[in-house]
Amino acid sequence: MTATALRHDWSLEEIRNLFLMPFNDLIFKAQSTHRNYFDPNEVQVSTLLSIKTGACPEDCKYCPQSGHYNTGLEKEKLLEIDKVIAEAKAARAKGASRFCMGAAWRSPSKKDMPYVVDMVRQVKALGLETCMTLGMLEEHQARELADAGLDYYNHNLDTSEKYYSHIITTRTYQDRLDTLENVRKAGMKVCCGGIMGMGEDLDDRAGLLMQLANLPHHPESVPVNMLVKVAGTPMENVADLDPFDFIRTIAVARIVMPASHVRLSAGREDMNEQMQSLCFLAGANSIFYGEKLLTTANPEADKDRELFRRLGIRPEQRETEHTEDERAAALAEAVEAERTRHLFYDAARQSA
Ligand code: SAM
Ligand code: DTB
Ligand code: SF4
Repeated sequence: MTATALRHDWSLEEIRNLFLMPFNDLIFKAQSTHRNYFDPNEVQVSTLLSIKTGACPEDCKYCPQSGHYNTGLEKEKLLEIDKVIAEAKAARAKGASRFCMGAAWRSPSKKDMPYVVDMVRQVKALGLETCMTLGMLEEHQARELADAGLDYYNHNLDTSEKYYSHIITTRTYQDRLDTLENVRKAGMKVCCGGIMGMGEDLDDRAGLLMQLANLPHHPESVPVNMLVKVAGTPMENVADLDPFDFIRTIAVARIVMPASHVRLSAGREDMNEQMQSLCFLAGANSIFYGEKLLTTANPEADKDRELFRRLGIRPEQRETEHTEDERAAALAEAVEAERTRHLFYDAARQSA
């Protein structure tokens, strides 16, 4: 089977079987797929800013910002636009191509909408790609944000449908899928992924990737977060995930959504450089850059610059905008190239 086609009909068994491949075979397949769509030495760089911190009404068990848990986080009101613009300028100066703004909301209120719409306009005017994550959106809210020029909307499914109720009870999986549909309908690009290491099993990781890959359009951006265990959340003592299982998740995401940017997202502070480089080899091609995610630590910018230098990685300038049809056309060529590579690979295995 050629794994590079943009498919939307993955079965759980097929994805489970990818996870169960020998590690070297899986990484080889993921890296081969990656090279059909992307420059293997380019990584997209986004910077994240929390525009409204803490006291969230939702009960996401992983989240330091949920008002249901006492994590000692100082809550803040919606940031003033001038502050946001100053941060966006600083991110641009450090080389970020996208500025992502996150709010600890269940969904944006009617009162807050004009502020965030204005924020999008002003950040966009700086020449940055814009992304927001504000919780659930109704159709008209998605349209307003799209009209203001918002490029991406981040809304994660977080885990499989089967494991979801163990993680969040204040909104349903279907609520999340509805928001993703509203974002798509409004013409924005979708950023959607999940968190690994929340006590889920292999089928939950496979189930999440199946949901994402079987959406009518693959999310353009797929953040794969490693749980950041925050004291005070119900997940603070959950068992560590085997790092190889995390890398496998990146590899399988790359194979089932070959044309999407796969983001090595939260959790890099707890990964050594060798692990991060294996994630890049497995097909991760986006990171958050800057010493803070929303409320928790991320590696220092200097450290990331040095890692890029040592690995010969360049920050991607700006994501090229291709429709699925254009990507499918590029695929015809790529599939043939991979078929040849697989013939060679299979022959080499048989003669070994
Ligand atoms: N409130 C909005 C929402 O949940 O859609 C937007 C902000 S929320 C913090 C964005 C995402 O951050 C979550 O969907 C989750 O995947 C990720 N996240 C939150 N806490 C995390 C943690 N401790 N470790 C890893 N990822 C986390
Ligand atoms: C995503 O998937 N990860 C980012 C972004 N989307 C908004 C957030 C990670 C948050 C990690 C915990 C924190 O810093 O509060
Ligand atoms: Fe609120 Fe988002 Fe955190 Fe859930 S993940 S508690 S919705 S800020």
